[in-house]
Amino acid sequence: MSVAVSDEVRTALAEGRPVVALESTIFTHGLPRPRNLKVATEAEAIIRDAGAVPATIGVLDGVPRVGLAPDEIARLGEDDTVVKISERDLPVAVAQRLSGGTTVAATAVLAHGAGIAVFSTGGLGGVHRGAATTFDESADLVALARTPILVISAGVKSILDVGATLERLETLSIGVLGYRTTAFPGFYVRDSGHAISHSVQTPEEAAAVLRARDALGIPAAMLLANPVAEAAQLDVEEHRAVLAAALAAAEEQGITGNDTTPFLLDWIQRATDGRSLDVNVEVYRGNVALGAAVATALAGA
Ligand code: PSU
Ligand code: MN
Repeated sequence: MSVAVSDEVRTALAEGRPVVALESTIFTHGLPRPRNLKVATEAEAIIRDAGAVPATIGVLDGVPRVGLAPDEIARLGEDDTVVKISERDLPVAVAQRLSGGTTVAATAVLAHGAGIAVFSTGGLGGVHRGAATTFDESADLVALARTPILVISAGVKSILDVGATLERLETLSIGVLGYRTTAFPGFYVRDSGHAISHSVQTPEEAAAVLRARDALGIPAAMLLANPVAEAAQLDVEEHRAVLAAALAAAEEQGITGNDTTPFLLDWIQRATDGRSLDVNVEVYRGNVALGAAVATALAGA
């Protein structure tokens, strides 16, 4: 499979400069238009302003690209026919010349293959509620178990089964580091109610853990769990009530399978007058900024 790495990203990596990988499913399938492109463009700007190089990753006409150009990002973000590409979909996308947004799983694999060590995302996939009977668990977890990269996320969305996701991360030996916290973040809120064992206080401390992992030859990803800024989180009580109501509505309307996530996210967005979407964007900004700082700390070794 031929992967195209942009000249800018290739040169930065060769010179040991900081590079931060970004996924594309967030703007092909995760965020509504036209905000999706604004968010994707702003993420790259945040990384550049911090002195690092962004590498947005996606697939165009069957070519996996590491370091999409602005017009390529726009094409993916505006085209209705683009698909969602997880790791198992990559070979099909290449052979059949499809275009699409790459999930955390596919992005991590492509980023690591290109030599990128740090990857910022909004929401990591996880274990869905009801997975004990549906087996619905994101391929993100399994891909990260064998892809030694650092993923920065604000935990997983509360529509998932957060406790089960943490158990699976443990089983898969994916280290979880809280950034200045020992509470696993709840995406929309700073605390999911689940505790984690390890935390780091600075980007340099996160970089030190990564170096130790690599020196030990441990082949799994690590997750740097970065809570949304205090001022930006959803009101905790509102979050609890809206989530409960969304789950009850899905149950009552018989929503199942792949329809569940879009249904719940849409429900929560409407119930919060769009504020859940604002929080989603804030979460992403924070993770992108922290990614640039950790990549810089790593490059400064
Ligand atoms: N969570 C979000 N927004 C997203 C996703 C997850 O809050 O856009 C995307 C990410 O790309 C993630 C993917 O990797 O969904 C997981 O999908 P699945 O559960 O189908 O593996
Ligand atoms: Mn699934």
